[in-house]
Amino acid sequence: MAKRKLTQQQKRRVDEQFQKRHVDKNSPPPTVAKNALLGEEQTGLVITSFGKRVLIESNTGEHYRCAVRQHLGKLVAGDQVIWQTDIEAHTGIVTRVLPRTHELSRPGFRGQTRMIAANIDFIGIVMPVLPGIHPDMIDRYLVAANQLNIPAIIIINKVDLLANEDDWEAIAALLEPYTELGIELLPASTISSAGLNELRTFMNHKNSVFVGPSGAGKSSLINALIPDLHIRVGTLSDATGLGKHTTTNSILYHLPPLDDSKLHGGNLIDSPGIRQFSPIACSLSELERYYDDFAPFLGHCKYNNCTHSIEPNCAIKKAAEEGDIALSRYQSFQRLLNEFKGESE
Ligand SMILES: Nc1nc2c(ncn2[C@@H]2O[C@H](COP(=O)(O)OP(=O)(O)OP(=O)(O)O)[C@@H](O)[C@H]2O)c(=O)[nH]1
Ligand SMILES: [Mg+2]
Ligand SMILES: [Zn+2]
Repeated sequence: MAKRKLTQQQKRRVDEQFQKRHVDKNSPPPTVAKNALLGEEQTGLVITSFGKRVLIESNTGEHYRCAVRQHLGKLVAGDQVIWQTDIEAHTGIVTRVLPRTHELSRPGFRGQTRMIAANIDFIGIVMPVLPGIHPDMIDRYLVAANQLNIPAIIIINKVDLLANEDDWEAIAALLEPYTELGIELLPASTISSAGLNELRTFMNHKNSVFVGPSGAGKSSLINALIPDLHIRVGTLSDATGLGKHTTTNSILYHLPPLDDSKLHGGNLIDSPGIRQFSPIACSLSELERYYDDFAPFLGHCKYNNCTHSIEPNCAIKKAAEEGDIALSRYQSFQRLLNEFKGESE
């Protein structure tokens, strides 16, 4: 088949079609016949992946549905791969995954790992003002960002729903521990467009991922950031105001350039909302280092393997009691520590 370069808009349409078809478990996987005529090996970018089916973007910007060689592990949006086209069928086969720089993942069932995004260098934690912001979840994503040693910002979405300045003050007070840590807080709204320009600047030329609870507005924000994009967004439950898990697997989109250049302005991965995020389990000494606000107090406890819970003369607990460490941060640390302990038993 003759190679054809798709326009941005056509590419988006392919993405939409792909989302509709590809995330449907019942759709037939792309097949590559044993005697298929394969093109030369080339590098490609995983746009989305569902089990052993992936959508690959070639270096010239065309999209191909591909099968994945059996021995390869699970692929995820953002992966760089080596693949070959099945010349006659306009499908392809992925033969190798290139080493990942950063992979955001979480524990899955039976000791497996669930991949969220690969090769990212920026995390946008999206939290909606309604039904509410969960500092515990923010802390978990910040631990993951620290594990990967990449920056994160907190996007407070749906600020159009705030009735007045006092509502924002209450949220700002809740989020004070993060501003003190120097983490950027960005009020945003897809209705009023608040924060969108700042977001564009933050993410320019980066490989970002949006994470957060279902219904936070991750897909809506991406629709607002990228013209002509129509990702499916969900309705909210009348009873709880929570989302209904509309996005079911991670999908990579290209951001438009901020200047006149023909290159795109970075990649942004939309991820499925989850009820509770857990970082990959780590040791006590690692976890306490991922809580940046604990740093001035570490090393001052009576015992050097102090878990900062029941031990006497604990500097971290004292700091939490005296308000030098936010109680919510101290508590989320304890919850994570217990969770990790439970996993290793
Ligand atoms: N008022 C208001 N509603 C918004 C805003 N952004 C998104 N919504 C609504 O929030 C609901 C959920 O939005 P989605 O974009 O599907 O949320 P999501 O985070 O992608 O959810 P999942 O895909 O389930 O993880 C939709 O009904 C949106 O219209 C906003 O800024 N203000
Ligand atoms: Mg979504
Ligand atoms: Zn201690």
